[in-house]
Amino acid sequence: MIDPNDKNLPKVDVEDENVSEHVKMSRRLFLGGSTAMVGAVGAIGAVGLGVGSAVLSSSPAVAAANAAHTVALGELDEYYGFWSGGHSGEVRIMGVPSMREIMRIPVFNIDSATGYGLTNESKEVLNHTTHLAGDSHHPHLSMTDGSYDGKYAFINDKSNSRVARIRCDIMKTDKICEVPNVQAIHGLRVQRVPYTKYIYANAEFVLPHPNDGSNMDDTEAYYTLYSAIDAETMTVAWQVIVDGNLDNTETDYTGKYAFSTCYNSPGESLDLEGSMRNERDHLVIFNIERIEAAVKAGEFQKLAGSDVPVLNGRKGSKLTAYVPVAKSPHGINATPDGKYCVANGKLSPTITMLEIAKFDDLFDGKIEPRDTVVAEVELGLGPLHTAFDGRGNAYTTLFIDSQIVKWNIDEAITFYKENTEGGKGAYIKQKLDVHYQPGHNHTTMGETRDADGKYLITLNKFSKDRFLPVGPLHPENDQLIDISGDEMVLLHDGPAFAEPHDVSLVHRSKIKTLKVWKRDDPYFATTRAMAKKDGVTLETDNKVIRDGNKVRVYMISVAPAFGMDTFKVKLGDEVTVIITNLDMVEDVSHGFCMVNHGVQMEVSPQQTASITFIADKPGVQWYYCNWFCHALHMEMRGRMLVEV
Ligand code: RUQ
Ligand code: CUA
Repeated sequence: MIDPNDKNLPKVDVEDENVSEHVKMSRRLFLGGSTAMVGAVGAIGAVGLGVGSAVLSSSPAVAAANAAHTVALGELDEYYGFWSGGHSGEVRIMGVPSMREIMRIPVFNIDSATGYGLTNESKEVLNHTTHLAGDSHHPHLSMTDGSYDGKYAFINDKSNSRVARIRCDIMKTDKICEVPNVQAIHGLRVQRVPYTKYIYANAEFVLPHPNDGSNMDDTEAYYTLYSAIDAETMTVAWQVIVDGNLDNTETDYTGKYAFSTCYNSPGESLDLEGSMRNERDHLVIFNIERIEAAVKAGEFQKLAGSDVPVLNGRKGSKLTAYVPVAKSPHGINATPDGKYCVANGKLSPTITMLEIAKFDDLFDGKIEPRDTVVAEVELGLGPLHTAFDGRGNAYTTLFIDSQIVKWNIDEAITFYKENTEGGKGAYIKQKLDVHYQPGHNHTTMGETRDADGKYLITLNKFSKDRFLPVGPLHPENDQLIDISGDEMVLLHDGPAFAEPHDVSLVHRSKIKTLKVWKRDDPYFATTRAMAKKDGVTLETDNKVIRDGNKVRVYMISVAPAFGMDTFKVKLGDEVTVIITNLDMVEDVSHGFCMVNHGVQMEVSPQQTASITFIADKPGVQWYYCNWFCHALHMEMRGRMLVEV
């Protein structure tokens, strides 16, 4: 927290016309003079001008660190960053440390470049859902033995209660699971050990059950559920009823436990004040073995409208344990050595650290819930998420203080043991200003047992004065920090569009992508089956198949031409165009766009893609290739002749 009376802080004179408006109004200045807790719960507009550390210039140390981490032209990054796209609904792949955006993967959104949400193959992934919007939060990758196995990335959609899977070999979304019985899937993590059998998903909002309009006033009976999704089938394996609103979730390094932060621990409060009433909220621990045994033994119910086994995990259940932790806990993070997890108390200056090895005794009734707590660590205002370097240090984002605090785990435990009064101890190693209001942070390989402590990304919700102004809507600011030495050094500011909630940083050795599609890829299996029925060989044939008023147009493409430069249909036909790109050369992606029909898509080398539309305009309708593929790319086109 900035001390407003600190004489060393640069003074900003708000009357001085030479001081830019941006500096005067910076978020740091706002919060420097306001009471932070008020800021946390919404009164962020309270202006407390006067002092601050808004003037930030590059020091020689920063310049040197920057040079050491530059990725030279033509060189490749060491890490893949899987960025959530927030309410853009997508996932973005960034190179780290260069912070170059390399790819966007549409997940819950429509994407006109690739045709995701428009093609038949992607509509199958989307379950033909009517929701073409999403709010993606937490990208996490599948693991084997506690580290990434490069198979899948998963991400949740808070806005439509879904979880999606991305295949890392082709970097496309290949399955989406709609989670029943709940609203707003927020927290998401994967089982780490022995492998990712389950993806765990938190539903945030409490609901009456059945939610049929008959019982809306019975707020005491509202509850939410914790879901385990089978990572292969992407269907919900079981759900557990809990007390409170679920926020974030995390798993251990044995496969035995998963745990979730719960705010609003009374559970029945539907308003802001009520949900902040308790001095302590809780962490709910799920005993996976016991839950699986209960499912096997048939100790479950089913809720209206779904076949998923639903178990009772409310307070007093043998399937769960509730541990009181710091007020309104948000992020929950396990240390890479598997020993501890920390619950970040959003409305408390502390985080609560629990020893995971003690959970066995807790479930056996040998100890009390609070006996699992090994430290309450006071860090600063608004702790949200914590990341680790694998060398015994933790890095926590302080939302209100706009800082990353680096602290030593063992020293914090010792300090807590010896001084239960709390207070700031020597376990705090450094506080680094970030710009501004950090939410998630993530270290390279930091959520695996291979945490390597090289870089930390902090995803800051506000960028304010850091970039050229672009209107009332600002980008956010993703900052790159070098954590390899004793001191954290800020290396890079990266503007990001709404909203990178979270990121996973994966060493490049863990990811192997295909250069061209495999012809037998399951992504277009349904299309291949359709061609087979039509007696068409996708790799060779250019054919028009009529089936009543449905017309299927099969074409190959080889740069710079489609297999047909004209085909005929009748006005009102439902036309499906199926293109197979026979090019073998990496990077020669074609596209298909039917002008004035809202239809376009990507067809990469050796891929088959299809798209369906109504031929509702008579006469000549041009189609063209919309991915630049060849010197004669502009000439890659043809005519659909629509007869009346
Ligand atoms: S949450 S800023 Cu959606 Cu991950 Cu913490
Ligand atoms: Cu094919 Cu452009």
